[in-house]
Amino acid sequence: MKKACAWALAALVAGMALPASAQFAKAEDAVKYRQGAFTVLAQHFGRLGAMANGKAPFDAKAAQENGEVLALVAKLPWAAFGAGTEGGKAKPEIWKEQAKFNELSEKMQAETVKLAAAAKSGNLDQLKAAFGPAAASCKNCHDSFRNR
Ligand code: ASC
Repeated sequence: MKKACAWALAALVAGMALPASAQFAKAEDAVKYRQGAFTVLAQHFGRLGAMANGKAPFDAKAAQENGEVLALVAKLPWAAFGAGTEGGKAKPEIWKEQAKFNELSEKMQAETVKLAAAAKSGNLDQLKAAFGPAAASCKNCHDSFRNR
């Protein structure tokens, strides 16, 4: 523990970001964290999808709120894919093809920001237009990096 603290302090002093895995006491905690984040993400994404696909009535206020939560939560899972946190539905390829994984995660975050902006517009057509590309950005990453 003392050693870890000294190391963390040294890293902070050096102006480095701590490796994401250092934020979690155990790999299992990182797996739970990212699964929790994706669970929350899927709920809010699903609520927007229901409106975009006409399965739920369009509610501008709810759309805005879901978009805000979505864009925030979309930032969270990635720090929980640090070295040594293999497990859950994550394919080992995540740790072998990190540039590709990062690119797809950034694409997804960018699409959720666009979706949140569309959800805030109060315009259902904008929500519909932004939903498809956002869903595709989820799927693209799942196809390469998530076990079924
Ligand atoms: C969802 C959800 C996903 C994505 C994906 C989009 O609502 O839980 O994983 O959308 O199915 O293709």
